[in-house]
Amino acid sequence: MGVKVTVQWAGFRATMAAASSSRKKMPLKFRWTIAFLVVTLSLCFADDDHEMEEFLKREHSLSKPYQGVGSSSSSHWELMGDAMVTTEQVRLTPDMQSRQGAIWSRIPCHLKDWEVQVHFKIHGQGKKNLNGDGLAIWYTKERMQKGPVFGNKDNFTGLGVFVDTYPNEEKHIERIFPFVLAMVGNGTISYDHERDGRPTELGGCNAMVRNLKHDSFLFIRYVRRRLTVMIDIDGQHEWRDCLDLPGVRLPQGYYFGASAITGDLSDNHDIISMKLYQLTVLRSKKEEEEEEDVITIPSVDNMDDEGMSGIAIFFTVLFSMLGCIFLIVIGLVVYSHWNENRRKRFY
Ligand SMILES: [Ca+2]
Repeated sequence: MGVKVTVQWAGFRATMAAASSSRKKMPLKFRWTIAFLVVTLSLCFADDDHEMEEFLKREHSLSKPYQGVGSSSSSHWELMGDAMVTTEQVRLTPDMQSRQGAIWSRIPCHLKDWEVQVHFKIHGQGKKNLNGDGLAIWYTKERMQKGPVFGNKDNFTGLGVFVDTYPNEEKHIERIFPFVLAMVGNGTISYDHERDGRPTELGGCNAMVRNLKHDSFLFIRYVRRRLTVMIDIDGQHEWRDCLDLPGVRLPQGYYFGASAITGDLSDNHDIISMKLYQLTVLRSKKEEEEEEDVITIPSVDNMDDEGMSGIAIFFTVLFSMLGCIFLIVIGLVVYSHWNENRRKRFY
C-alpha cells in the first residue's frame, strides 16, 4: 500500500504557500509578478518539465522500530552474517575486525521509477584512513550471498552504490576518501577491490561521512533510465549532487539490500532507515515507445566498448601490424621498380 508523503521541491512549495498566505496585503501587480516568477521557476526546476509524485512503499522500506526484523520470518527484511538489530539502528558490522553483515528485502521490487533514501551512520575508534571498509546499497537480482564486495557477492547482477571508506589503491592522491561510487554489474563484471572499483565505476564523489555528529543520508533515484545519486552529509538538509547518468538499464523485480564489511581495519556501519518511494512520472508517447523493450540484463549505454576483451585487443594489434608490414612491402616493391626504371633511363 502506498502512502503519499511528499512532492518534489517541498521547500519551494512552502515558499509558495507563504506567498499565498500573505496575499491580502499585496497589490495586484505585485501578486501577478510573484505568480509569474513562481510558474517560471517551477518550470525550470521540475525535472526536465516532468511532474513527479512520490509514494512511500512500506513493503520495501525499513525504519524504526524494525518490527520483526531478524526475529520473524514474516518480516519483509532478512539479516545476514554479523548484522544486528537494536532499537536505534540495524548495525551491519560492529567496529571489530573481519566482520561482514547485510540486510536484504524479501520482496522483489517491480517499480519502474523509484527513489531510495538511506539514513546511515559510519563511526568508529580508528583515526582517518585507519578504518574500513565501507558499506553498500544494492538493487540486485541476487540476495543473501556473502562475498568480498562490501560483504556481498562479486559478479553481482544489478546496481551497487558503495560508500568506500578505505583507499586500497596507493595512487589515491587525487581522490579523497571516503568516496561514494556507483557500479552496474551484469553477472560477469568483477569489482576490483585493490583499485577501489575504479575500472568499473560509473562516477562518484567524495563524502566525509565518518564520525559525524549530525545525520547523514544517501539518495539514489532511478527515473526514465536515469541514475542519480545525491548525498546529504553536511547537516544542512540539502542534497548535494554526486552522480547523474542517463542510459542506465536496470531490470524490474530485483531486491534492495545493504551490506558492509570490515577487514584489518573496522567501523560501525549502521543503517537507520531505508525508505523506498515509488515515483509517478508522466512520459511522452516517444519516451514510452523508446522504453517499450523489456530490460533483462543490466547495462549502461555507451560503456560497452570500454571493456575490450583481451582477444579483441590481440587481434586489433595483430591486424594493425600485418597492415603496416603489407604497406611497407608494397612501398619497397614500388620503390625498387621506380629505381630500376630510373637506372634503365640512365644507361
Ligand atoms: Ca576501498
